Amino acid sequence: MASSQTEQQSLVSRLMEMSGGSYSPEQRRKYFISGPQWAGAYEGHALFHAPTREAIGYEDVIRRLGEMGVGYWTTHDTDVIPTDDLLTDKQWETVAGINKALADHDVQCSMVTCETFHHAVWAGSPAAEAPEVRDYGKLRLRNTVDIGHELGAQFAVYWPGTLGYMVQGAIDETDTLRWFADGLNAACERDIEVAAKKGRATLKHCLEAKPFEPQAQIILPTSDAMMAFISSGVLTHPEMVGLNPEYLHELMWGGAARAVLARALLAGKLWHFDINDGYPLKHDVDLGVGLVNPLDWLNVLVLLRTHGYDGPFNLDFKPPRTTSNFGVWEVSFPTAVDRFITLWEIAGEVAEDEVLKQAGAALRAGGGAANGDLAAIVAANRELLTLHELIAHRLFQILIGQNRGRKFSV
Ligand code: 3MF
Ligand code: MG
Ligand code: MG
Repeated sequence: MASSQTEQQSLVSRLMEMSGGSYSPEQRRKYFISGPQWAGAYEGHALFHAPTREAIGYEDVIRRLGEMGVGYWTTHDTDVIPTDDLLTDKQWETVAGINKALADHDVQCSMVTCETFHHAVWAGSPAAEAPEVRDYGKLRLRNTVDIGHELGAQFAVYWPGTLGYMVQGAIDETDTLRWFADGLNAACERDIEVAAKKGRATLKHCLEAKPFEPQAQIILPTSDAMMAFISSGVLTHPEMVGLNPEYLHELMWGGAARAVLARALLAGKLWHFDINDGYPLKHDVDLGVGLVNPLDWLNVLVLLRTHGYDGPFNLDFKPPRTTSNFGVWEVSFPTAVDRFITLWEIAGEVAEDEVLKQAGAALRAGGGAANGDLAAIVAANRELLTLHELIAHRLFQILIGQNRGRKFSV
């Protein structure tokens, strides 16, 4: 017999309850986890997909986040303000409404971002040849900084979206890069003014790369390309500009997310982090963190814990189209948050694990004096290097709880 929607919802809730392992809102609030407006309100639409969910506004997203214990919220300007209302008095009415919703639900806005990819005006990229497009882009970027300060944000993120092309030869990439820098410079300069006026710190401006989509060729496709851009001399305030790597965006080009993050850490530019999951060399599926690559995720978090990363973990995922509006808040968000927390805590166990400590120390000590003799150096380290594989096995054991005595009968 067909079940009613209410019965289906209680089945989902009952099975969630049976799954256990969830944290309380108070526990979740201890982490710097942010929930994007665009993730909570995502209706399941895409190029080949009609929406499967109802639209919801910022009031509901902020309320839901606050109730579940996600203490931070992030947004594009156009997620909450229609493009035509931007740069008019109407936008400030919305901003006041957002501030009220944030205060009502004890949520803070940690990051704002300017949409420079969806609207027709960006068809030729936010750094298009036409000066009027670029001037409009600067207005929008500066306005996003204003909105960010008004909402109390600490970060501004820039995913340049259409900064690239479908067909080659029409644009000069060096012009595009300079023009893109002009936009960022305008945002940083505005930030310095507004921060001084409001007695606030300037924002941290974080660049986010994606290797493909929505253009055939992307001019700044990876976090490493973004870092080269930051230090290329075209930014007036390179010290104000860092990175927002997205885990999946680096996996998409076949990169090792952990190595990408390590390079950003070395440069002091790892400021913000979009967390999600997916597959190498596929499109941007934005699955919930840890659903595909939990062991890789554990390793990523070990690196971040080791190096004291204290920036936000932004849940930039898309609840699947097969999940209902009810399911987004009953299943998608709480399970993503709780997998992240669990992986973070397991990463803490990794740091304390005696097997890993001893193996790491032995490898770092090396096999001992070999008087510069090549064959002797090789021989001195031969047995030690087996520890690499043992370490990987131990990480797997810790991931599944065998370090805590979890046993399987055979
Ligand atoms: C696209 C993204 C974006 C950025 C966002 C922040 C819609 O693949 O990841 O999310 O994270 O624009 O600037
Ligand atoms: Mg992202
Ligand atoms: Mg993505």
